[in-house]
Amino acid sequence: MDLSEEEIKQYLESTDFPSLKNERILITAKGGVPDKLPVWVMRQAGRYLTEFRDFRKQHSFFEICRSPKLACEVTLMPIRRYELDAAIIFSDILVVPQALGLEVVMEPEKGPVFPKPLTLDTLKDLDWNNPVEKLQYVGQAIRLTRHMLQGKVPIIGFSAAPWTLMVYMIEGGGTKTASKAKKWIYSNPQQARELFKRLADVIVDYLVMQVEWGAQMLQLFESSAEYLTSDVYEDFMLPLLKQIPAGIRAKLQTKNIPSVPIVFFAKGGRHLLDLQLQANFDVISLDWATDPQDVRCINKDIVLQGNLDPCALYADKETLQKYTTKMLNKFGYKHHIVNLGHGIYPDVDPQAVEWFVETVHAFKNPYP
Ligand code: 1CP
Repeated sequence: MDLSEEEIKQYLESTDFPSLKNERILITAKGGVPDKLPVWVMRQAGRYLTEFRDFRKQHSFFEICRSPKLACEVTLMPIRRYELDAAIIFSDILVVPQALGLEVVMEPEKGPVFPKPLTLDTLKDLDWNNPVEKLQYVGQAIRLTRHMLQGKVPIIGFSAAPWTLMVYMIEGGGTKTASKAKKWIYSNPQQARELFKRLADVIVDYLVMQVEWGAQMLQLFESSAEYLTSDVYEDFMLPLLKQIPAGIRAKLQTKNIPSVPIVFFAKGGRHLLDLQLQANFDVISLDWATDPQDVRCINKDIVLQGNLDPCALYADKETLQKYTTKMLNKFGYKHHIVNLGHGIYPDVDPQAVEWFVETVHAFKNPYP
């Protein structure tokens, strides 16, 4: 992509977006029936792509995130390779803690690490002074990418949910138990509640900002759902979880911006299905351990996303097709956005994604 600084500036100022040629995912998210099932892949612009690994040799992770031009280039990588039905902006959930003043470094192999994780003593040092202003680069990347997609597919914006952000901030990186973050909830509930509330407010403004710049769908990641009991989740998170989609929709309305579908993905959230459904998201994304019937028996009309086991992409073509088709049949075509049940692994053969997408698009509506 050869764009001059002047051209980028012009694109960033323009909301005259190319018209959308593939609306499958938006039609499905709004409850309609598309011509073919829409499919995208969590972490589709990631390390399993050779072109991404080459790109990362020249640019650091957060350098890519902060440059609309670089983030756009990476976002388009999987779109150039595959017939995916959506792009997701290249960024990370941890740009939000960065905007609150916490340092995050991306360590090769290990992933994100906070050199100084949040403690009760440093809680007061978080910088709540307009963090969304510091994240405008994400919005700019979305706008530039929406122009560069030329209407091929919609662009998805995202954030993590409050609990998942808190886990990373307190644990300082990935965790097996989240016990430090859970300790706050049980032993310092007031501080935990206060932090959740402030994070939820930032998340609403952050996601509204992404739509203002051009995001056509949003996904809220609750990647650490497995660690909380349903009682604690209901007590601490449910009110906020309701507030997030409601807050986004209300703010968009006051700004006269049409609403966009909002997806909620709780990894390890099978024990929280009732609560997830109460929060009034447009789409509930299921991890690979959750059966669509478990949700459909509570709400038969909810739009679902998911949920092939990401490890199925290690299989040969025939086996992958078999498991993909089994999964598609379980969802039953109606109200289904196809995805993996979690992010794609870095050592997957890129060829497998092509087989997965082909199989989904070849799947015929059994109830036309
Ligand atoms: O293509 C896409 O899907 C868009 C880009 C994207 C998204 C949506 C990245 C790029 N990260 C994310 C979200 C994200 N980041 C989540 C939520 C989804 C999930 O549950 O997986 C989480 C938990 C993170 C945190 C994170 N960032 C991890 C996991 C660490 C752990 O042990 O829990 C890792 C490894 C990263 C780094 C990262 N983010 C994205 C990429 C491509 C990478 C690889 C880093 C590299 O290039 O070195």
